Amino acid sequence: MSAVTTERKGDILVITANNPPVNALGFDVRAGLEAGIKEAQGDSTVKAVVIRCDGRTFFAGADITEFGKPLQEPGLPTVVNMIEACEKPVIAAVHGTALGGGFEVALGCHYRVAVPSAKLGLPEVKLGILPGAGGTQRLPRLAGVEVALEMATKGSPISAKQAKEYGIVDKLADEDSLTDDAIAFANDVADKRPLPVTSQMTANAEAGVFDAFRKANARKFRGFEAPEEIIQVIESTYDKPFQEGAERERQSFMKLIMGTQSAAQRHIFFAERKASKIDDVPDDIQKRDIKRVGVIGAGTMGGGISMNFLSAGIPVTIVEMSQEALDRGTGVMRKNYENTAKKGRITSDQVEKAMGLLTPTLDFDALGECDLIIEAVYENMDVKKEIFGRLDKLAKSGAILASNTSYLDINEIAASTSRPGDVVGMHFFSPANVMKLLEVVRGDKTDKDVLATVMALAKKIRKVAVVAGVCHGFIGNRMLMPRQVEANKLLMEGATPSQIDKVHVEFGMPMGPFQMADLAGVDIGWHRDPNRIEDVRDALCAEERWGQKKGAGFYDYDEKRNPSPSPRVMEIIDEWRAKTGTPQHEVSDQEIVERTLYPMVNEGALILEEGKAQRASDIDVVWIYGYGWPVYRGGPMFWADTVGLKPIVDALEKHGFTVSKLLKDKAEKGEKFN
Ligand code: TC6
Repeated sequence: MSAVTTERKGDILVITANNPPVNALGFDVRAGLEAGIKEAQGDSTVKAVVIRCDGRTFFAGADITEFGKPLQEPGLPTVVNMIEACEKPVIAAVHGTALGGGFEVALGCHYRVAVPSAKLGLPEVKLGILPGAGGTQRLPRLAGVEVALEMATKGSPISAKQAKEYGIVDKLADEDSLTDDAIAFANDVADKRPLPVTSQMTANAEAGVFDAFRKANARKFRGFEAPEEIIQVIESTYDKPFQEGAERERQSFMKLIMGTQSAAQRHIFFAERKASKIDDVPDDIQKRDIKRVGVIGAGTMGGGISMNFLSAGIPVTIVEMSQEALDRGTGVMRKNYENTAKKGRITSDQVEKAMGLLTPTLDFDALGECDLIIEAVYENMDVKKEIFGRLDKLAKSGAILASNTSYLDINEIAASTSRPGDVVGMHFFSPANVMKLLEVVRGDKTDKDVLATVMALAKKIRKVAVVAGVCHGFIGNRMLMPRQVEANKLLMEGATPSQIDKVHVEFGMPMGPFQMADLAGVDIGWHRDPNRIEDVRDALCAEERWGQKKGAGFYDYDEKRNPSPSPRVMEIIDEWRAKTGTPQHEVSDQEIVERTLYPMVNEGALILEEGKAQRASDIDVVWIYGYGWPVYRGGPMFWADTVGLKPIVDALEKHGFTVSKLLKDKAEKGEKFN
């Protein structure tokens, strides 16, 4: 069946696209739209046109798989211009998501009718590009410069109702009768002239709006090329003739799409989707039914984990050892929900609904009715084994038994039960109700349907799940270790915490290794003996410099937790430099990159070599969603490709690292990871 068909409904020509799964605007669709408009133009009995889509959504954008390939005419700008130039009114009938090029098609139409559940947006910025089919020109004219700046630089879609308020949507249709409503609308406006042609409207901007917008969003846009390019395009063209603006838009589009940032962001778009696929587990495998989740531990992790399920409408039984801990934990959860409600992101009804699905209890046996039980107690193998032994006796048959451990051996935990096939790791990242990453740790004996169930559930609770094999620290934390070790060595050799952190922040990370240590707690994993001082960290801990929570760590903090370099920490570092006789040298920023970031690539290569990650792109997804690696660098493995594997291997060898065989082989053959 062809991607676009036409059908007459009285005086109206209905053009219908059908290009599953998301009606991306690939060549066939564009050509079909062009033919449809020509048909309407050439037939004097057609009074108006409706453009609609079959399936779950209106056009979700350009076909991203075509990017980077030679363009087959008609390009999208041509098609949108042609729609707008049609002498008969063209009405977009929008359901699902009208995104990117799909939204631009709608903007090219003379009118837009949408169902209330529809979403409209310009997510191109999330792919490192800008709307390239007139979006930067038509949206400011239709909805104003401020709305256009907000939508085009942030990429978040808006609801149809909001779009109606902005004047983007002309009419809200009934959820069940969009096509009929759009046809009725088309009949109503069939003879109305002049046609509302968006590109001919005028856009106005208040003085200073662009700079104020830049200033308000400076933090959010840090490091990204596309948002500033979008601001510049709108700023320099909103009051110019459409054609001039469209040309400027095209130049910027071409510049961005050829750039590394866009390649990185498109890589992550597909990597995220690929991550949910497990090579040896068929998509259609029968999954287990998860009606109730049990969580052991109501601390920060357990509470955060529970909130994910509650927010998705799945009841949770949460178990603690004491009433006090249970009350504290549930209190924190409620407070978190209430804070979100205060910010207007959820309603107070939703707070009550979520909390109403929670059953707090001290009775461990209550877990017997749960279909998935997640243990979130502190990191101690003996404690975990004891808990899984108990779960083995009381959990119902077929229940999935998961551990939230961030380092420990899932196989050993599984061996403490008589049902290792049901055991899996579910490693959430803190704060667990916010961070998008979930590492799903596959034990040697984990059943395939258990994995498939957990991956599907992850999507339901809006996490991005990546499968990791059993090894110390799995994918993410394992790669963090060489970074920390080298950062500590660099301190001893002459660098300062601020210099090392600055290099990481300038690279695009949310914080550097020492800022991270201060946030997480310098005392995590410390032996707690103030008299046993074997390195800088022990010395800091002995002085209760445990990080932000104590107002002092590698940095000093004021009451608002603003850091400043600490003279005392430099004294301690100097003491240890002298005590260990470490030779000093001037550490350059490049050396910090080579010694803290290249070893992460090396560790990633080892993880692949050992089969602990399925694919390099999964490692990239872990670092983007779990640790804030800058998405415009595409994750550590993609970044390594852009640096070149050969220079990385050379630098690692120069600094005395043992280089992974896989990394070396690839470098020698001139291959890439992605
Ligand atoms: C643009 O428009 C630029 C215009 C300038 C022109 C000059 N192309 O996400 P899902 C695939 S830029 C190709 O799992 P959902 C996806 O890979 C574009 N393929 O579904 C997946 O394939 P798989 C601006 C696409 O229901 C399948 O469809 N638009 C595209 O959770 C299902 O996807 C965007 O950035 C595409 N555009 O979410 C929107 N989109 O099954 C990007 C999806 O083989 N898309 N696929 O793995 C989305 O945000 C979401 O897909 C969604 C549906 C909200 C539309």
